[in-house]
Amino acid sequence: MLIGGSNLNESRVMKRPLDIVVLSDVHLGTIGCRAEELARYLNSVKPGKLILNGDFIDMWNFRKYYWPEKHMQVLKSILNMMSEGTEVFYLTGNHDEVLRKISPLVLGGLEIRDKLVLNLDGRKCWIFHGDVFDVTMKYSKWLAKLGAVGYDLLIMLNNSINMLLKLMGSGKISLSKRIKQSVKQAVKFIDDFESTAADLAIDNGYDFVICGHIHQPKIKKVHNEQGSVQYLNSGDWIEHMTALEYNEGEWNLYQYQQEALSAMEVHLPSVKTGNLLETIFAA
Ligand SMILES: [Mn+2]
Repeated sequence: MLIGGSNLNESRVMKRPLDIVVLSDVHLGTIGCRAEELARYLNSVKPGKLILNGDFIDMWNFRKYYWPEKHMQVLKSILNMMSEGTEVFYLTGNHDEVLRKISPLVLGGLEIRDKLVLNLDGRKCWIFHGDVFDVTMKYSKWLAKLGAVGYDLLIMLNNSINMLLKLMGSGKISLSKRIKQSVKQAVKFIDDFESTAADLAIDNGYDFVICGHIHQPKIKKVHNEQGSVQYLNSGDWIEHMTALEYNEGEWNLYQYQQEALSAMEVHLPSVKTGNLLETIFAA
């Protein structure tokens, strides 16, 4: 049977229903952010939960006069999702760490938190950005083990050491700087990050650990002497344009394909945002 309407309209209607979508390192508000592609992707899915796992809005590099329409479209897409019943979790990262002053905070359908633990069909899933490992990996591996005592302690430690570094005039530890040092060092850094996260998750009895931060999309099983865990990283929307999708009991890594979504309309009917976000970004 023929159903009326253009392809465009149909593509707007046919949203993929998913249980969970995890995004990280969008760096909204910076030139590198692939906002248009992200808005297209967001308009193509209908998740029960949307988890923004850190560095969503880049508050380190935020410039008063740089806020293109496409970046606003990303926010509108998310608000649109919320109005359709999607629960949104904004987890803090290092580029939006100012939010750690107010987290945890519930604003209607939006929760701001430093970490999230979910029960996925009886399996324990631990989600956090991962910048807390910057300091611990730099200084000593046993410090990272403090995470077994508490993730909040790691965040406090990370903050205090960054504050000390600032006082000593050496500035915060920069991830991108470290990644750019050399290919060999970058590979070691990524390995260290992934194994630190996985070891900690195994120690704490999690089945899944999901990070962002290092801009390296991945799904892999990690084993050590104590057990095993599935390590996942949602990548970024600067370079890889990836997301983690959970549906029917399984995690998949989504990779944005220009051809698949390029016909899609990005502009949405304007949504009542409660004006909160508008106010924040107009300031
Ligand atoms: Mn980060």
